[in-house]
Amino acid sequence: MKQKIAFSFLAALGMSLSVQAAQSDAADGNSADMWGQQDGIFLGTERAQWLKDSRFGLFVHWGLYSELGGQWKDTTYFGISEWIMKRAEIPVAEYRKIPERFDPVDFDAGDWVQLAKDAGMKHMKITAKHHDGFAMFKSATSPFNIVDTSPFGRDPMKELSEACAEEGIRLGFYYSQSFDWNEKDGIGNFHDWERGAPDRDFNRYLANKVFPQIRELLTQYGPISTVWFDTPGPMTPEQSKALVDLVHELQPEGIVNSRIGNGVGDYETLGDQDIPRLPRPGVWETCDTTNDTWGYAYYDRNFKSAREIAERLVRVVSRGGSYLLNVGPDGNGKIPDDIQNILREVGKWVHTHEEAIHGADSTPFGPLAWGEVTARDKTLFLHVFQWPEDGRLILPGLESTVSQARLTSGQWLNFATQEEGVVITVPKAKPDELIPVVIVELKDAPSASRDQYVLGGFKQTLETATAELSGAELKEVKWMEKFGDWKHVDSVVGWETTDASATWTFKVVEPVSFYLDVEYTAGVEEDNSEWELRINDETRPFPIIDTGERDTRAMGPELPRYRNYRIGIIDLQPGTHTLSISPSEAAGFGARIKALHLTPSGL
Ligand code: H79
Repeated sequence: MKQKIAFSFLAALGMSLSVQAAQSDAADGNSADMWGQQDGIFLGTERAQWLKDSRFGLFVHWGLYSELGGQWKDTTYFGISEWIMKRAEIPVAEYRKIPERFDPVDFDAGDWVQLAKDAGMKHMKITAKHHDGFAMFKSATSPFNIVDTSPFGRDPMKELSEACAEEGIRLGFYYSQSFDWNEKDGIGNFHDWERGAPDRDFNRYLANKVFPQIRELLTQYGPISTVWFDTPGPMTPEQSKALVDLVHELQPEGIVNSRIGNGVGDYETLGDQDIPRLPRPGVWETCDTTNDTWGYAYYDRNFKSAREIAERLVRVVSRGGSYLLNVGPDGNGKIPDDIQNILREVGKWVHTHEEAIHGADSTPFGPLAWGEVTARDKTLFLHVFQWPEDGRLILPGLESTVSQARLTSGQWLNFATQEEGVVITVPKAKPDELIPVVIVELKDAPSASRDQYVLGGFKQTLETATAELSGAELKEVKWMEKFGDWKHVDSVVGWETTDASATWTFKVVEPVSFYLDVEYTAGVEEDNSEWELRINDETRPFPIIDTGERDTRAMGPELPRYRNYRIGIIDLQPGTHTLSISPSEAAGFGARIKALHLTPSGL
């Protein structure tokens, strides 16, 4: 809503104000406006439906910033490396010299495409132009492109388009349509660190660079599946629509993501690294990093493990989305070995479970204790993140009838319908695969209760997304760890009165005993405030303790510090339960609650 008002207001007042809007968006960081997100759901156009059959894709950030690798003049800049021109405030004249030493001789389009295939991916999207304005393709529109300025002299987009066509991988281009730090009429530089430019004419920038380059990209490289726009900034609804129309005109099957802005586009890209907790309708995608940057940074080897990547992929698919996972090749055109090995490990698992990923549907269940479910026709795939030590895998709330169950190895499993649900007997030893999968065939279409079940023996979380709130609200708390490295945590905030509460309702199928922790962040003002936990009719007070969060910080507006406070053991009998927390005094109203965690107490 905020965005719609802002845009009609700015459209009436003209471009100079909208430029200010873009800059103030940038100042408050990761706002929904930044991503061009809208309230409501993107159902996805007809031409975007293929993304559902292509649930895992490779994102590649590669450009001049890869040559710098997070370092400029002996200073290391921690954070997202593709922003180094802004971060180090590199003058345009100096930045334009980088191509002279950009000679990525290790680049091999065939190797990259093979890696995507080995990883079990079906599409690839690569930065044709990022915010720095440098075209990674031969462009007649702007001489600031790889072919005309670097000793390399080759067109990597051309080579990739050929390799993708050969291997049946859909190719898409990332194109930053509003930031351009090398153009006087682009957003983000000439009125920032490179001063003294005349008035900006954003329309002229679109007309002279963006539209012609999109035309080049969509007419010279064969079929292009996607144009992935980013950070719409001052784009007006008319401008966004005109770009979408151009893409559809030149590539009738090509799709545009929602970051074109103003609620147009064919499908939705969520905020960077945002995985929703519950199934989400429409055609959407989560873009994620393999480490803490998109572009290559020489120091960043904080790669997610194969297991973590596979789990994140499964989470996205179980909620109905596609997972776009980024790698940052270095200035020589090489994808770091660590991440190649990790991706190939993930790929072994994906290739074994193609049916459970590509073209699979979201889970019919509510939050499950041991993992996530994906579905396809009459088959359920149980992705078991926590293997049950007692050999009993409970499928609570299933309304369909099971006809058979088996492991990936083909081993048949016994199952029985009991009071607690369908109980599948699995070997006590965890099968040797990245994420064990139990395949369940049903006699009818999948149908299950969306209720949350708490099962004994597993670590479980009661998330804010599933809480009922009264006198408090759900908010996405965001902050930057390193520059541009956003973290976001859904939290219950804005506690209004001592009657305010967050309540979780869930079912228990056999007696259970857990340690209960509350995960939260609070400052000195909330320190030692009294809160209350209600377990059905029993009440227990507990204190909220200052976690050391800070309101201001050089790097962004604040630094929340989430931690766990262990309230203690709770014992629950079979039945429906409510757990509720509530501030007992006004001093606690500023605390932000992320979740309740249940850990088997092992009594
Ligand atoms: O391409 C990757 C990022 O470079 C791009 N999107 C992903 C896929 C992106 N562009 N902008 N943002 C992400 C939002 C970034 C905001 C910030 Fe900043 C950049 C925070 C710190 C640096 C802008 C400048 C806002 C505050 C200062």
